[in-house]
Amino acid sequence: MFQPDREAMPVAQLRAHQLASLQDMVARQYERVPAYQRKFDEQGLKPDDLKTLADLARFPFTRKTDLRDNYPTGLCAVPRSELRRLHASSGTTGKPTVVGYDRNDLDIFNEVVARSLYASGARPGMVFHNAYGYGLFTGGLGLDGGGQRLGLNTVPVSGGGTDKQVQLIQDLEPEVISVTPSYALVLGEALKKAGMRPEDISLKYALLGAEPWSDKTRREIEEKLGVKACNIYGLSEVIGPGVSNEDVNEQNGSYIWEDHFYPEIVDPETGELLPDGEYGVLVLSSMTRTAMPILRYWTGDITCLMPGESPSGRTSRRMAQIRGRSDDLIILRGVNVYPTQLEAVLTGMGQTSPHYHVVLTRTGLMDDLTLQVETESESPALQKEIQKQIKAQVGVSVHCELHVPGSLPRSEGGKLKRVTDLRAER
Ligand code: DLL
Repeated sequence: MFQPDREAMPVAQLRAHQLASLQDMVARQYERVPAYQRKFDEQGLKPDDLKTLADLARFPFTRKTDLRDNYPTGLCAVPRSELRRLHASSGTTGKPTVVGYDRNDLDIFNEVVARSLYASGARPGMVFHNAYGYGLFTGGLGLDGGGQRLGLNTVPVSGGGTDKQVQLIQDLEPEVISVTPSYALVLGEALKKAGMRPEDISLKYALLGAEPWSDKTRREIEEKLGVKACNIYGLSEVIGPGVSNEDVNEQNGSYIWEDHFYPEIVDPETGELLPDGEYGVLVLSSMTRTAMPILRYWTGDITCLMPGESPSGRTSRRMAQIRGRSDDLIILRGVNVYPTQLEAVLTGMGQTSPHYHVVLTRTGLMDDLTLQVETESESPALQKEIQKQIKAQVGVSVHCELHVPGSLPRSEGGKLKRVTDLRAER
């Protein structure tokens, strides 16, 4: 489902559509959602103050705490009777955040996921193994709805149950899979154990997302599963999966479906807008949603908008792979480190498996990072080499621990927690 009238709209027309949609959204928010009205009033803003796209920067951010403060559905702009689905994401503490969808929102959700599947290589009639969790998490039902919209034969496997996944892949011969990258690696190992070589596996295209992953991990998954793998990005507060997706012929930046989601990149400290090409926090507005439109949502995800023409003819801007979340940032003796940077060094060295885990501890005032890595060899030379490469490429001294293959935590079907922080426990 390539929609040239939407995906390749002339830029001037796209910007006009975005301005009109944003104006319509803030008017609805002001009129129907007391929490937004209060925020606008506090800043002396009226919906009419949004006269150009540049004016958007004057409007307040929405943060996760706003969803919590208005739990469960206080940010909804339609009567409860019009809601058709609720999703929720479980935070690490306290109440989950709840997101409401009406018929229009579910329609948008299906459309952007169908576009994402198509951009990743899926075509009507293909068998689609959907290994994202079904339930309150937006991954399972989100990919399912898009699969139906595109005309795929969807197998709703959900996450976990690795043996069952392997059997279904062998028996139903899907061409398309959607799964977290960490669980894709687990499936790759399990298929190998079951005696399948990559060329025997029917899969051709994979949509990977819901957690940060590197290009090196992409190559590893592509080799293990015999697929072309594309990034799919999204978050529940904005819609779910399908905010942006790579093109299978490029695999170079994810096209943001800008007719529905307006992106900004801001400085994590000051909230000021940053130019294209500079890394900062991604802020998204879901302009066309009706049940729970969200204004300038602070995703916490660190990325940049990629400058330059798009080779595919699409006019939407592309975002680079997410480096991490601003809350995953480890500040180690003053140096900013994201786990994905460590992953890139490890996978680049080629002698270790892509399974790793980070443990943070504190001795006195000093923070220490232990990088646990799986490797066939227990050679002290390799351990030293990893430490040396990380110092050279990331700029921090870490302690590396070598572990035997299969011993570090694996994804059990969903997102994998990469960092154990023991600093507060001392
Ligand atoms: O993870 C939606 C999703 C499902 C996306 C399936 C892709 C595939 P949440 O549970 O609300 O929604 O988590 C959203 O996950 O803010 C990012 O930190 C992270 N995330 C999502 N996609 C990617 C990605 C879903 N492609 C949070 N790369 C987001 C890096 C991602 N991080």
